[in-house]
Amino acid sequence: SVTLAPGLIYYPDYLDRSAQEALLQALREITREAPLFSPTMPRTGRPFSVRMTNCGRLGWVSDIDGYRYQPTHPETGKPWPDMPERVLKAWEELSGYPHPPDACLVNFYEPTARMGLHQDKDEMEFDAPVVSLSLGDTALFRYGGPERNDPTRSIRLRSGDAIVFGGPARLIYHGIDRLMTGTSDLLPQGGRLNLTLRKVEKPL
Ligand code: MD3
Ligand code: FE
Repeated sequence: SVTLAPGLIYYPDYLDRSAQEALLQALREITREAPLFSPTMPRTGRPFSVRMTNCGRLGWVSDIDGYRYQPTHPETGKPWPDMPERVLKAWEELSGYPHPPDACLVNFYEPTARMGLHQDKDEMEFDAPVVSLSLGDTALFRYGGPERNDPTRSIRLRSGDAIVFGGPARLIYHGIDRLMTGTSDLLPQGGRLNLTLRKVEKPL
């Protein structure tokens, strides 16, 4: 692993090819139960270019009313599917946090999708890190510091990479500038999947 900044640890090739294929198959089952939806921006209702779904007890959603975590899919009203065992194992290996995650947000990027610079602060437990797993095409990932104006650096996140943001890195600004199309043959149609594992609520 490589420490990129205090609290920011990068694990290149964390998942081997067979683990990536198994996780992709698990995600296909998850999107059958909980289809990808297009979240919209609070107030404006403008859609994100990234489509999303979730697994685990809670899922992140965004609509005209705001951002929040909720126990059901915004379109089907059904509970989110369970997290795959491999995802729970990744949290145990990488998070250093003594409780299981509440939420796993699944982001799907088509070749032109991007995600603007933002902080993740809809959770109530900032003592837990966020663990990210990437599948499919390489993404140009940008991260800065805790203030929007802090200088930024970029790294490429490749299929199978994991990256952990904890401690002083938990509230940094970050985003996805673009995909590098044709860099992976894991997804037959191209694109990228990113899973973020999160502890949302304070443990009892
Ligand atoms: C740094 N996802 O879902 S993963 C997100 O690739 C999100 O889909 C991006 O930003 C993606 O909120 C980036 C890396 C990541 C995830 C969560 C973080 C970096 C983070 C939370 C805090 C700080
Ligand atoms: Fe984020």
